[in-house]
Amino acid sequence: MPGVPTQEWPVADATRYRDAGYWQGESIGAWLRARAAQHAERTAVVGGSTRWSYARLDQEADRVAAGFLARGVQPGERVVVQLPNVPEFLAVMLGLIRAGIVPVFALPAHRQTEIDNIATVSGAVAYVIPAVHEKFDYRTLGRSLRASHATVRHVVVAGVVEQDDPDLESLDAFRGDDLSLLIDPPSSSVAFLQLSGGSTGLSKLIPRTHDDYLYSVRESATICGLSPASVYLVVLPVAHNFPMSSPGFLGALDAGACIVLSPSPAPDVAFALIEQERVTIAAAVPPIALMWLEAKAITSADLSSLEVLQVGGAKLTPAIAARVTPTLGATLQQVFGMAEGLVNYTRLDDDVDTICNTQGRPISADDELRIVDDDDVPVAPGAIGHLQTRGPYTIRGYYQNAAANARSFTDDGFYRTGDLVSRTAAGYLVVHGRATDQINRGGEKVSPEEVEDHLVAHPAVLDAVVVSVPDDYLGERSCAFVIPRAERVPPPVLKSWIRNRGLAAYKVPDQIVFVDAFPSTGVGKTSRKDLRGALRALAAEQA
Ligand code: J2J
Repeated sequence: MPGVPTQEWPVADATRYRDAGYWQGESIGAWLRARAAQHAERTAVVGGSTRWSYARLDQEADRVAAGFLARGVQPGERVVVQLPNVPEFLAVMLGLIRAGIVPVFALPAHRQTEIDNIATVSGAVAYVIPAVHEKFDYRTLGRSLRASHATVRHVVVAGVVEQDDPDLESLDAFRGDDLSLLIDPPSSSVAFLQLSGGSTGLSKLIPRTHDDYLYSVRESATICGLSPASVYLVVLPVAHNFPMSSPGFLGALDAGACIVLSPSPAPDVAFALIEQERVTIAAAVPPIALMWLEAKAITSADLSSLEVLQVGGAKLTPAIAARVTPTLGATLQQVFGMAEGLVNYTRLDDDVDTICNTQGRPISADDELRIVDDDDVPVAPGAIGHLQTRGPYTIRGYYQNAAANARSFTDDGFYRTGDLVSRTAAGYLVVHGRATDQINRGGEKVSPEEVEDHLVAHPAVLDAVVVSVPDDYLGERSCAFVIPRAERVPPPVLKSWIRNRGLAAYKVPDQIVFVDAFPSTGVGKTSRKDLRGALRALAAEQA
C-alpha cells in the first residue's frame, strides 16, 4: 500500500492502544460510510444556501474520491487544500481521505510564501483553492504555484475558472462516478497532514492516522455531550484542528449531529446562524468569545439554543471566563489542545471554579503527561514546568523532519509541547505561558524568526527582533524592534512590504519600534532568545 512513511508508534504501544479499543481499525472513509448509513436523511452540513444530508455528503465524498483517482492522483500522494468554511471543504477533505490521497491543510490566510513552503515540504501534486474569498483571488496563488513547482500537476478551483486558463481546472473535472479504483486505505496509515503552529519559519507537518484521529474525535464527541440533536457551529477556519476534531465537525458527524458553517465569526453573522439553525455548541478562540460577550448586550438575536461555548487555542483569562455563562447562558468549556495530538477539556459538569480557572484535563486515561524543568527532570507536584506528552493520539514525530524531531521529541517518544503548565491536585492543567518564543496572537501562532527573516530582507533594515507584547483583546500581539541602516522607513510602508512578500496578514507586526541598538543582555554573546526576553520586558514597560 503506498502511503506516507512516518515516525510510527512502537509496536508495543500500538498493540496496547488497539487492545484497549482506542484504535478500532476503521478508516475515516469507512467511518463516514457507516455514519451515512445510520443517519442517511438527517442534515449533515449547512453552508450558505447548501444543505447536505448524510447520504449526500457521503456521495459528494465518493465523487471527489473517484474524480481525483480518475485524473491520476495516486493514493499516498499529497494535495494542499486551502478552502474556507464551505461545504466543498468537507467533500474534498473526506473524498481525498477516502481515496487514500493525503490532504495537507492550509489556512485561508496563507499567502504565497506559506503555500510555496507547504507544497515543497509536503511534495504536493495538487492544490485545491476557492476562486475568490474575502476579496482575495486565490487563482493568482494557484498560477504562481504551478509556475514555481513542476511537481504540482493540478490546481483545482472550487469556483469559477475561465475557459482558456491553462493552469487552472474546475473541481467539477475532479468529480467522478466510477469507484472501481477506490481501495480503502489501512486505518494505520496517514490520513492527512495538519500544519504545526510552528516556532520556526518552516512549516512542520503533522501526520495523523485514521486510527488515532478517529479515537480523539469519538472521545471528544462523548466528552462534549454531542448527540443527533446537537448543532455544531464552525466559526474558526474549518481546516484548523480545533473545529475539525475537538470535537469539531468530525465529532458532530460521529454523533449524527448537524454542522453549520459560518463564513465569519463576526457576531452579526454568527448570531444570525445560531438563531436560524438553533445552534447548540460552538468553538471560539478567546478574542471571538470576548467579541460575542460584548455583542450580546446589543443584539436582538435569540441565542437561547446555545448550550456550550468552547474556548481554546490561547489562554482565556479567568475574568472573561467568568462572564460566559451569566452573559450567554451557555456552559463554558475550556479546551487546551494542539494539532500534534493531546487535547484537554474542562468537563461540562465540572464546578465553576474548575471551568473558569483551568484549561481542562486530557481526553484519555492513557495520555501520559510529564511536567519537567529545563533539564527534563519532573518538577514537584503543583509546580510550573514544561509539558511533555505521549499517548494514543499524539504523534511521535513530524513528517520527514529529522531535525525538528530531534528537538521536539524526547528519546522515549514524549512530545515537547513548549507550553509551561502546572497541574492541580484533581489533575487539571493550568497554562502559564510558553517556553518558546512563538507568539500566540489570539490563537493564531506566529514564529518570530519567520517575520524577522522577512524584515531583515528589506534594504533599509539592519536588524530586527520580533516579540510578543500583552494585549487586552488578543492576549498577545506582535511588536518588531528594528534597527534601521540609515533612513527610517515609515512603519506602514514596512508593514505593507512584509505583506507583499506573500505572508499571511496575521504575521505582519502589529507594532514597529525603531531603535539604535538592542539592549545588552549582559551575558556575553547575546542569544536571540535572551534578546527577545529583554525586548519583551522593554515593550511591556512602554505599554
Ligand atoms: C492556552 N494555550 C492554548 C488554551 C491551545 C483544540 C484546541 C486548540 C488547539 C490549538 C487544537 C490553549 N490555553 N486553552 O489543536 O484540537 C496553545 C498552546 C498549544 C498551541 C497549539 C485543538 N489551547 N493553546 O490551538 O496546534 O501553546 O492547536 O501548544 O494551533 O496553542 O496550537 P494549535
